[in-house]
Amino acid sequence: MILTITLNPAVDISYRLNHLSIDSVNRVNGVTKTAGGKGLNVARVLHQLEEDVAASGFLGGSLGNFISSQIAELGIQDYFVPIKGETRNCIAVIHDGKQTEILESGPNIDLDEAALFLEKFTVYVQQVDIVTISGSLPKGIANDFYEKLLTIAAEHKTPVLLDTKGELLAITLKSKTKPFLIKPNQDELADLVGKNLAEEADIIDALNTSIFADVPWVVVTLGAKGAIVKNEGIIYRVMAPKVDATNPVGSGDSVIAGFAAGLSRGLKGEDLVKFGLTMGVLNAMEESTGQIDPEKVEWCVGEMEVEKIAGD
Ligand code: TA6
Repeated sequence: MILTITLNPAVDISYRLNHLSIDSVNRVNGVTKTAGGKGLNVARVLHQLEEDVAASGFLGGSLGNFISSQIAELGIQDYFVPIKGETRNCIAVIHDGKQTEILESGPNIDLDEAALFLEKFTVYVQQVDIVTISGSLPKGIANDFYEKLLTIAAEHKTPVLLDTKGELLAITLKSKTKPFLIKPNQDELADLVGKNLAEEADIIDALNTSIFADVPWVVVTLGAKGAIVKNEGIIYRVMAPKVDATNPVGSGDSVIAGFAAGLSRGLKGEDLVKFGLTMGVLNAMEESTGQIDPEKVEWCVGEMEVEKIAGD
């Protein structure tokens, strides 16, 4: 079983607009509301890939109830910890092929709720094979919380795929226990190493810095251009097929789902790279956030081009 962690889930509202102008009235052309936050997108794609999946984090209030009911409808196991605060909304405005995200910061978590989560996580981690941890932290949760989760998971030899960014990622990567996989995009990688990464060679240099020395997999996503992936000293360049991208929101989350599902199926090396990144392409082709068409998986895996560009 795969456990997805979303400490700061959200009802993801996606507004599709024909025209967008600031300082004016904008009418919505199409709207979807889904149980979201990065880890819930991961859980939904894992479920579509027919993986056994449980989802955990904090949920509260009426938006929390909406998310719980969606999780139940999907048949995903609900391991969420109830909180007194109200789960947030996150809005994505899709216009002219571009997306603008407006993200609330989320509820406040008190000390008892945080302690209860750690207690439950210690139990859950013993029942699962892989853990994914995604997204930002809600208020009240300290920046070393992911480090705590990594330490507990390591005690039970459970690999953790971590998808977060900025200071939180930088701090977590300094901990003694490393994640099994991280997935920064080009800007997030630039933030981590403190340099502008204009060329492919800059990305490769960044991947060879000591920050990533003990992280087995680093997947640098480059949007429609594909990805550069480092695994145990080997660096791969990945070219994705050209597709009509309808909604790229949640593509990164879908990549995490792809790698988690690939690992649970025993995929390795180039096969894992192709399978993992396929889910990001397939998500971009769907209207809804964190959604793929499982019928297209075989086709897309076959279209992915992977080349070793450094290492043995
Ligand atoms: O990746 C897109 C997305 O997953 C949205 O679904 C939205 O909920 C948001 O990310 C949350 O990101 P955050 O980093 O605040 O946890």
